[in-house]
Amino acid sequence: MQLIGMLDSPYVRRVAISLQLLGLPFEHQSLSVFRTFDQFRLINPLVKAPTLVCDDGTVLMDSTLILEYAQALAKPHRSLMPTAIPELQRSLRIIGLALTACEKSVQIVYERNLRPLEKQHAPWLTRVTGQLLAAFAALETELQAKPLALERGSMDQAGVSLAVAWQFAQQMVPELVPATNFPTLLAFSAVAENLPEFVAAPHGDSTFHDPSAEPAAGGTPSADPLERNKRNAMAFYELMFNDCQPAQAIARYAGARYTQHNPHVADGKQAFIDYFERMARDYPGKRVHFKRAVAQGNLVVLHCHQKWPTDANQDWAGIDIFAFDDDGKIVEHWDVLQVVPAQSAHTNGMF
Ligand SMILES: N[C@@H](CCC(=O)N[C@@H](CS)C(=O)NCC(=O)O)C(=O)O
Repeated sequence: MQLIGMLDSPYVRRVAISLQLLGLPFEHQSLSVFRTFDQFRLINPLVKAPTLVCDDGTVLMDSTLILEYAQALAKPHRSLMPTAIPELQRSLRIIGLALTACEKSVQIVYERNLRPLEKQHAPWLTRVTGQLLAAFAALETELQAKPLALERGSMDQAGVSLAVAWQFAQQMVPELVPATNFPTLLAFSAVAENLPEFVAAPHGDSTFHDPSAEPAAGGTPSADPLERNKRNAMAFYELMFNDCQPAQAIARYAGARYTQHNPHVADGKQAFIDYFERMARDYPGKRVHFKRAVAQGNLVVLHCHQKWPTDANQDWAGIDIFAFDDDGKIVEHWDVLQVVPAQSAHTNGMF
């Protein structure tokens, strides 16, 4: 089956993560409901993300309905929904709160991005922001009262929906939802986002990358520290560079220290955060694309194509090397960078 839609949609993302947790293989097409409207319309004339094209060609939409179908396919082997009534009731409440948080975040993003500034309706934004904060306040209370399962293998639909809703709000409307006001949600998200199924479907415009498609020699991907370190290096880079969240990236992926060898960035964690917050302000739209990831010992080497659309030199080829501690946290960084020249002595490209 094929999942259509971008992972910057919390609805697409909850489906992508859930399908993995349910053990259902799928292909992903990262089509935008806006930028690739016409292409999307050829698959689903309603242009709703997520869309699921089933193996027999039937087109489903709406994340909750798609997940109901997925649950039925996975039965009786796996399920993300409890069967006992009290647990089911709690899960449904948390999912409802999380989906409302998604809906309110999306409404704010649409109001801000799609409606001309002079037509934006402040009372509507105030109302929706209040609803958004009420949803996260209720989720914080729920989790403080009773934690949700977080370990790999026990994460359920309530956990997936909550973590996805939180991440979406933190990416899209962070100034409206101050993370420090919701410490339990923040802590939950930090662990959830590090699970392989979340890392394989990161918020943003990348395409879901099936980690099980490239098993590490001699071991399962999840059990292998080399694979874990590669995933963490890319997730760290993606979060700090593409998603412009260096503080979150350091909080989530750095170890006790962050020793820097790039001569333009001062040593340590705070200097890194300061530098990349400045880069985020000065170079909107910058993105990194990973071409290769190689791991050996405690090191990961990423071969990267950096794009800086507002810089005189827009394309850079880079090699980043990260050193990891035993827990899979980054403790040291080296890099070499080269502008991709306009002329080349061959036609192979730099990647
Ligand atoms: N309730 C739906 C909401 C899906 C939704 O609104 N998706 C957005 C993308 S985040 C979309 O398709 N927007 C385009 C549109 O509604 O025209 C679900 O759970 O899937």
